[in-house]
Amino acid sequence: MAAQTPPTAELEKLSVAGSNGPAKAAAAAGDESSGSEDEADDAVNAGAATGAAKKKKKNKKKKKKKGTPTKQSDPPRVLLSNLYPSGVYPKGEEVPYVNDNAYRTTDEEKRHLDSNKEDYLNNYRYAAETHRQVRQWAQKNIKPGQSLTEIANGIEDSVRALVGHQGLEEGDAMVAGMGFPTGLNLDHIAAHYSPNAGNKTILQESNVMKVDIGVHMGGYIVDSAFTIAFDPKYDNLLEAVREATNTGIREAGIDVRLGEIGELIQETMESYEIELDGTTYPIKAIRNLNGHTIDQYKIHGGKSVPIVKSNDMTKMEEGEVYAIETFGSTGNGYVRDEGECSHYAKRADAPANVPLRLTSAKTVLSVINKNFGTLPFCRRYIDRLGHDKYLLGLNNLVASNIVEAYPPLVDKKGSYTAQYEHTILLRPNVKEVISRGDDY
Ligand SMILES: [Co+2]
Repeated sequence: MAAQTPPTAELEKLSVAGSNGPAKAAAAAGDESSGSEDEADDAVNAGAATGAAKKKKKNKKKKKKKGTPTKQSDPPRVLLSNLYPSGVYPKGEEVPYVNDNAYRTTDEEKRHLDSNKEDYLNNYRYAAETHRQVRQWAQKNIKPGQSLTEIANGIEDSVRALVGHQGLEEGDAMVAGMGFPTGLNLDHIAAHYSPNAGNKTILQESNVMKVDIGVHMGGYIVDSAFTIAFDPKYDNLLEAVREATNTGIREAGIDVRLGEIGELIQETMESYEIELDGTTYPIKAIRNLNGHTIDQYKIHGGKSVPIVKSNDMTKMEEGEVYAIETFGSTGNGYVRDEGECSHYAKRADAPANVPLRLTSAKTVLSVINKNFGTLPFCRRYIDRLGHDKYLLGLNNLVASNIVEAYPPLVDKKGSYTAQYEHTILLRPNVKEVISRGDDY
């Protein structure tokens, strides 16, 4: 899910709020996780469990399941922990630190810091493996003629099955499930489009579709996106963006300045051009879209990774999680809000005890608190919980600054945009591209 560059005035406000933000966010995240950790652990069958406990769990599983599946089904419906009886999930791509940070690879203290976080890493890798299996199925099965609604449902039903949480009972969607609404963004729409109820859009052979999927386990969100095009004429656009994202991933590291990464991403992106029906277009990095840090249960953690040159001197830090995402465009290289909103999230800094006069606003807020917390959600996620006629209430929460609306972000009509995105962990001793797969 993309972070948008706020106007300058907004930026100043944010950096003031940010000064006491992280501690507060960490405390809040800690509170939330304590309730759900046990269940999340159960789902993961965490590797850190004692030998005895592990044995017991294994026996239980054997009795319950005759012929435990050893292979993912099509469509993906097999609980991932059944495919990994050891309870240990595959690592992402581990990239050694270089230059001033090369010592981290062997430094005992740094290695030790990491071994304390096995549960955290295992939860994160469960979410990442779910992401890979679901998206690779999606890449094979998405075809022109399908509706965006069936594509979104296919992806989301798969994610929920693999993490073992349908999210229909109170609190269940916060244990594990969708990390944010599935983005299905066509052509000039760059981000934050997901079908609402009744959407009749059909995917066409000529479309360029960005598929942005979020999977979370215990609030640890994997945010990763790719682009699908059926016509090979778009190949250069897709390659430019894939390579730009890989540049960002390669350059990311502890103490690296965010502004420098943006400049290198832009250089890679803009070294490409594309010919479409006889006209050559430069490929521009979309300058007001950014990568971002991710905190537990919070998709936008507070730091942004620009994808164009900037003088941002902020450094990346040990322990941070980043969504490295880049967007390329044949249009203006600049997006604006347009169209019906589907994406929303409760603000982490939402004012407490705002008197809400609308009954429907109170009802929706209670639904959000019980089912999503600060995780982004879309209207379909409220629909499937059995609620209707909540839009007035939801809009009221947006107007009251309790919920933030994320409307679709679009470039010039007639242009084409592409996106690639990975989630990376700046572990103390190694950089882990946790969502890396052999697809992208
Ligand atoms: Co993102």
